Amino acid sequence: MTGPNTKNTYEHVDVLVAGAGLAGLYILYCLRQRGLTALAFEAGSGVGGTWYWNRYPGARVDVESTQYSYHFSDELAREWKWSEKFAAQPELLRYINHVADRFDLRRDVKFDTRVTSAHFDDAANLWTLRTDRGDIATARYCIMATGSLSKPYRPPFPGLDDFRGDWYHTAMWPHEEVDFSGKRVGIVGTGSTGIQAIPVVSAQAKHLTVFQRTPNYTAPARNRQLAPDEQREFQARHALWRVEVRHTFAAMTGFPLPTKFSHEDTPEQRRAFLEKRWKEGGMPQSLLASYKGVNVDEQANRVVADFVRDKIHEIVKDPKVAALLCPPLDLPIGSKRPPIDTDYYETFNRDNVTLVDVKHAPIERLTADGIRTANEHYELGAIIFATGFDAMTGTLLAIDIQGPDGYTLKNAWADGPSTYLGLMVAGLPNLFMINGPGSPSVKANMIVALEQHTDWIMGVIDHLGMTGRDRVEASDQAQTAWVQHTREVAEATLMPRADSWYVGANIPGKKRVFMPYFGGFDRYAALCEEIAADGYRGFELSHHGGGRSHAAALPPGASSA
Ligand code: N01
Repeated sequence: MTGPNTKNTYEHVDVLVAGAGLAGLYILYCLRQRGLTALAFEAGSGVGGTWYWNRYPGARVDVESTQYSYHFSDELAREWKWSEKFAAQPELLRYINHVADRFDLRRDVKFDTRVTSAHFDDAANLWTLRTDRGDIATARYCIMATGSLSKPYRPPFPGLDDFRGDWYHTAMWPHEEVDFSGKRVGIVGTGSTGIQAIPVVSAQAKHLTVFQRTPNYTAPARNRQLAPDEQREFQARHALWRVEVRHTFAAMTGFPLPTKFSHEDTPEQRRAFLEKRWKEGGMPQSLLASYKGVNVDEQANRVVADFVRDKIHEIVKDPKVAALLCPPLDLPIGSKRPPIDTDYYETFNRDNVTLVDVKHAPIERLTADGIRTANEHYELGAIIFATGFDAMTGTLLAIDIQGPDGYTLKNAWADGPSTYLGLMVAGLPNLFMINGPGSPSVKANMIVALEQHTDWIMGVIDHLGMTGRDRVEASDQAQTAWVQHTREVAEATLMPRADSWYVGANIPGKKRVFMPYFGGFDRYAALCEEIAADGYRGFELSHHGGGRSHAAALPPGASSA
């Protein structure tokens, strides 16, 4: 193999991987176990993906750390000790680096290198990847482990170049510490990211102005140090847990499932019950799982949403600010990705925090010294954009992906993403996605989901090898049926109602499609297994032969590895 980061290299491996985040590393591990050669290209200078890029103040995971861990290795689970219930970004990144070192995975990764195109050579039956550093690599199979939330979005407010202060996007945070002491800081966005950053930045900045477009529901995380006996218990149960978790809706365990409808309780009982859940902390595992039907029934949803609105009024002292923080009645709780927080609503009681409504008076432009909205100018020395991502499809569509006969991913997704099981796209053979649209992905514990996807992909690659075949492709019919099923499942819930990134509403012009599969991780994983056992129903498996297509792929002057 060629050395790292040399220009114009050519390599041929069994499997090419885009991304060395949590998914890319597990894929490399699995391929190594099989004796297959692999090469991953990673845009960052280190491993970690999401946790490499998102270094903003307050960044931490909102799935319990013990569950937001790899599960493929009992030894790894025994070795690693999480310090907090919800680990912060530096600890998560240390963990991912530990995994990369522990399993010697870095040697198959080329860092600081972004994949720009992936073209399939039909005759050679090979994918060719090209990168922004001039690399060319070919392989029979290609796996896109590019992340669901990896293309940051910053609204194109005019005047950014005029702004004389510093500005940041939370997903492209500097590696060195940013000191906001003594500064007037503005933050745009109150999604999960803004909600984590706002309390931390407000504690440091001279003044923090929060520009809020849509108020969000959030619940206390109740983060805390993990006790040694909790660690030990999880480690002792790890092997069992790994199996249990595959039979759960969100690939998480350890929280009680709802047993009754809210109308079965009196108002006093409801209040006491929801109060108990609020004290315990958490949102998907707590408030949203308090009563049956919260995700599907307006009335059931309203009970929980009203409870949070009451809490906001109870916590926030200024009634006008509290009213502004209350999500509108037509926004179901849970229909935007539910955040959890540490002292979010309490932060608005601080003297140095101002909440600005940019729904009714939108941001018009940045100026030399701040932000101008439709009715006021706010003087700022620094601006933080916590404005999210072009989720689930943005990163993939930024790569020029081309299958046989010039058929591109852009063609395939012109009317929104279509996939079979979120794993493959019809017309693009031997190209797999991890946590693609149409899979549980962001509606599940992402690590369990990426392990399940990777295991399934390894299964089909093994199967092809064992049966003397070398090509797999999703059929059009299976894809159409899956897309329809995914849509029907979502439409039976309140999920598509919100203008969320789940439906692409945050990106101007993006086709509105509810992208994740919301039928449950358990049901999805069982279906994937059943499809495999049924001879990969809905996939076409064939033999094409072909070779390395070495000469064809090699550009003038490029050197072979
Ligand atoms: O992004 P978002 P995020 N003018 O899209 C606002 C994951 N995550 O980075 O709601 C003014 O949710 C926008 O307003 P509105 C998690 O899956 C995980 O916060 O569209 N405001 C919204 O308030 C999460 O869901 C973790 O009206 C504008 C905000 O920007 C996902 O990442 C932690 C605007 C964007 O919110 C994305 O979260 C953090 C404009 N022109 C994130 N444009 C953990 O697991 C946008 N906004 C810990």
